[in-house]
Amino acid sequence: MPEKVSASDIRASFSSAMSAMYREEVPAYGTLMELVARVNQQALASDPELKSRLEATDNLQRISEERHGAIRLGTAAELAMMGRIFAVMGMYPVGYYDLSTAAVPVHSTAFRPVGEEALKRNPFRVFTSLLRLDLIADEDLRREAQAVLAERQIFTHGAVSLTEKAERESGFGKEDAARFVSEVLETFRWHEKANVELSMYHRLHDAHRLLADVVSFKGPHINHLTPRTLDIDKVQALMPEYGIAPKAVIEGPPTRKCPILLRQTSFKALEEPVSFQDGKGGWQAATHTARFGEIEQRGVALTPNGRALYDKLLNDTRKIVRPAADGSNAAAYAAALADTFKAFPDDWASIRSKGLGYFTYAVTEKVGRTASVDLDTLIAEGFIRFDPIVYEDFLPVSAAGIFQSNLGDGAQQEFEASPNQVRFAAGLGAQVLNEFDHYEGIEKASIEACLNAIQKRSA
Ligand code: OOG
Ligand code: NI
Repeated sequence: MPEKVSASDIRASFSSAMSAMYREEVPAYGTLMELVARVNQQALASDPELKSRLEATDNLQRISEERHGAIRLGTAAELAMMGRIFAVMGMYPVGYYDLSTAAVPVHSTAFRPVGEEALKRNPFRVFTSLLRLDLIADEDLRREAQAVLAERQIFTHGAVSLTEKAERESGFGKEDAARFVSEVLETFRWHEKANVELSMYHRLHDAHRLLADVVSFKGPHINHLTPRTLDIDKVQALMPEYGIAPKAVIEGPPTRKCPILLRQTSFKALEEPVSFQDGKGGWQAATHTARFGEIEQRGVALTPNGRALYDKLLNDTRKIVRPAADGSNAAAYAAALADTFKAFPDDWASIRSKGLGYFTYAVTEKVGRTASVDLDTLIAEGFIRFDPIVYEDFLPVSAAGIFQSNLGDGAQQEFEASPNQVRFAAGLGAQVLNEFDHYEGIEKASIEACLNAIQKRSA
């Protein structure tokens, strides 16, 4: 039997194939990658402590390779098949995001690797949204959209049959893995020719821009890829110098000594030429804006208590200043955010001792014996160190801000908040995993391993 390729290896090669494709499709993404690489190098050179922490936790290497992407699917069947494809690459649905509250008719999950080892090998994730036609008021349009979506086939035959083979045989060899990557890539490709007539596109667009983006095309083109930066403020400031116009404010927490959760910013979607069917067998030229670029800086994963504090402080800030889409109050928003977040401790020891964040623990190089068996005492004595666990997920308020900035800042529709996780899971054919359980598991395992090692040494 030929040797099987690991799911993580397939994911890593898919992530790099996707990056190469998007670089070709959207050249500004390539420019952003260069800018991020430069800023990351500078950040590491000027902060040796950060560098050695990343090295010690085996996290340095993954950063330049790290990115997430996003797609928007049209039907439950598409979501279910996408889930099976991602599973072949070791990516599982984590978290449920309801975006109806933010006037975007989708609900979402993030397909990503789970478990420390898989994340270290390659943390590639895809924020995956499913259109909610039930939130579209116009019943005729809803039915027509449904009919268009029912007709399309977003996966190649090869992608489907290779997924079935991987499921049957629990993975596959090198050749099949390479074929799988190139077949699956087709689903994410941009199509210059639309699936509908221009008049239909306009009706969809008038109902909601997102509806037009999902229904008008042959497939769920990847709409952005996001590299990870170590200094998002610097990248944001340098973007104009590189000919890229950033969105008005950075989403998420403010600048801090100890980064928490996730900070994100993006550049506006590009206006791209698209040919629409003219109803007479020909084509008609117009444009569509969907694809954009984004960067993010990741910090420590927060416990439910830490997350509650984050949500409260973000809410408090937005009661004082709500960031305007045109950037006119960006400075006031940044000031209010910084001020409100003074209530969130900004040193690792306090974040840990107050139970706000998740950490991994490791035995230090300190030699000698100790009678202690208590974690806090062992830390105080210098036998055990702790390092923040990186937040691997997304934030609903930030995601809403990203959606809105790339869908256009114009008139916003109001929807009733109507999360429907049950329906999402039914479409997917599986429950989404709970992100907190996952971080807690990693933390617990590392504590146990440390205490065992110390005990053995002292025995
Ligand atoms: C997804 C927007 C959300 C993020 O990083 O929060 C997102 C989309 O526009 O499809 O990617
Ligand atoms: Ni994103």
